[in-house]
Parts: sequence; structure tokens; C-alpha cells
Amino acid sequence: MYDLEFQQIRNLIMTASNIAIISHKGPDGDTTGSNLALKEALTQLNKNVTSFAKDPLPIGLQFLPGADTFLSEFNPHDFDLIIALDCGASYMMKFDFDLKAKPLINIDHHPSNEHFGQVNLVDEKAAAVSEIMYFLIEYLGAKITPSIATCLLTGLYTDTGSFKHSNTNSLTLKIASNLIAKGADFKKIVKNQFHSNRVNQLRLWGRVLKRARLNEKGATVSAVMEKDFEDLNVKPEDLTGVIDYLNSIPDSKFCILLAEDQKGNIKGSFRTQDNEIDLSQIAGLFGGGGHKKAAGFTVPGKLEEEVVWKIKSS
Ligand SMILES: [Mn+2]
Repeated sequence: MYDLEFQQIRNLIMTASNIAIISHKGPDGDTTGSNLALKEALTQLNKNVTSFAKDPLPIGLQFLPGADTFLSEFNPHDFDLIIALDCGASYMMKFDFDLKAKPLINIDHHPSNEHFGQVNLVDEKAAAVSEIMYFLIEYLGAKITPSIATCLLTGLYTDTGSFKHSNTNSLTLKIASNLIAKGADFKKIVKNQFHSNRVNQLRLWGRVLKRARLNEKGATVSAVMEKDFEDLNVKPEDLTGVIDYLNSIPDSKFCILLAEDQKGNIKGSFRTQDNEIDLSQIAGLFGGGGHKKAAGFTVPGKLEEEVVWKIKSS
């Protein structure tokens, strides 16, 4: 598997001493879990490794071993190798630097990946980057410890929507099983993903669900305004998970959740259950990207509610 890329990656890693691993903006379980797992593995190989994420980790990921070691200020000149994980495009790293400054390895599974690295290992069939990472860590000859196993299983678990999404296959479940056998703390992962909601987060979800409409094009649409975040003292990352409910309506072709942020942008997230729809293309129309069944974009602007009045004759 990935023989050529793995060889190139190993060569770059073996000749480097200071290595930076970068997760994407708005970090999720996959970009975070694969980052911390690789960091521990490379530390076993006597490398100096630093994990970077521009944005803070959501509460549900703060239990991960090493979660408190992420740095948010990055200078490429402090390193001789940079590894980007789960970033479909270089802007997803949210660190502005010359991509040619140092050797850059790009490991990802988004079909829209822009191949911005010197070595690009992009496998759109992989359920998560954590799946690729499982094989890479073994290839590098590092040991999958219980903490590495917990990090990788978190990536698999979250990117498959708790093994519910269509990217879940026999390989994914086999790797998950191996990770549990190697000591991954599955109970802790589930507890942190599903039993760590605050009451105001549920109220935010309530607003999203209340505003959901199935439009004439067969899309389920809902929206969140900046004011919602202020009223409830919650953050955009508190929306994580609610979109799965919008995506649960059988007659809906796909769903969209539009959310204003505090910087004057609108973030759109798409999900579908339909095999015929490619959401990465739809998101591409707005300058975004992603997977066939899960994609998103960010555009500057504000949301405006449109009220439609109809005459009902009596
Ligand atoms: Mn991912």
C-alpha cells in the first residue's frame, strides 16, 4: 500500500531532525488524532516533533494524549520538514508561509486535494487520514502504543460519523478492531464525543432544528446567526454534530447548514445520503471543497431571512 509515497516520506523523515506537523483550521478528530499519533511515533524514532493547529481544539478532543501540546504560532524556519494532515488545500492550514520554504509532505483523503506538497499522499478511498496513518506508523517501524491507538481510533470514529457513514468498510472496521486490541480507549472516545454536551450547546442545536426547512429543490436548509452564538454564549465549534440530524430526512436530497461567524463570514456545510450527488463539486462553486458526501465553504457576508407570504383562500 502506498509503496512509493511511503518510501519518499520515510526518506524525508529520516534525514530531518526538527519536524512540524500541521492540522487544519477548525480541527476535527481526524486531523487532531492523526497529528498526535504521528508525533508520538516520530518521537519514538528520536525526532524533535511539534504539533500545530491555528484554532483551538474542541472540548470533545481535549482528552487526547498530548492535546495540550499544540502550538498556534508557526515559523517554517524552525523546522527542516513540514507535514500537513487532512488539509485539502494549503489555506486549510491557516498559517501563511512559503510552501517551498522547507520540504512539505501532504497526507490527505479529500478528493479535492490541491497536491500542494513536495510529496502528496492523497487517498480518497481512505475513510480518514488516521487510516493512512495506521499503515504509515507501522511502515516507519514505530510501535502503536495505547495512546497512539486512542488517537487513531478517534480519527476513524469521528470521520465515519461513529462508523455510520458510507465511508465505513471492512478495512476501516478491521483497523478499528486492531486499534482496540492495541489498547485504544474506545469508551473514553465515545464518552467525549457524545456525553460532553453543555446545555447551551443543546439550545443552539434546538434553534438549528427549529429553523430547518425542506425547500422546493429537495434540500434541507437551516441557519445560525451571530446573535445565536452571543445569546447562548456558545462557539461555532458547538455546532459539530447537529448536521447529522439535518441529514437524516429520507426525502431530502442533501442538507445545508449556514452559519455566520464573528468575522463577517458565512460558513456553509453540506451533507448528503445520496450516492448520485457530489457535494465537493457544489461546494467548489462557492470556493470550498471536501468529500462527495460531506463538503463545505466559507464566503464573506451576512445571512438574511426570507419570509414568504402566501394567500390562503377561505
Ligand atoms: Mn479527515
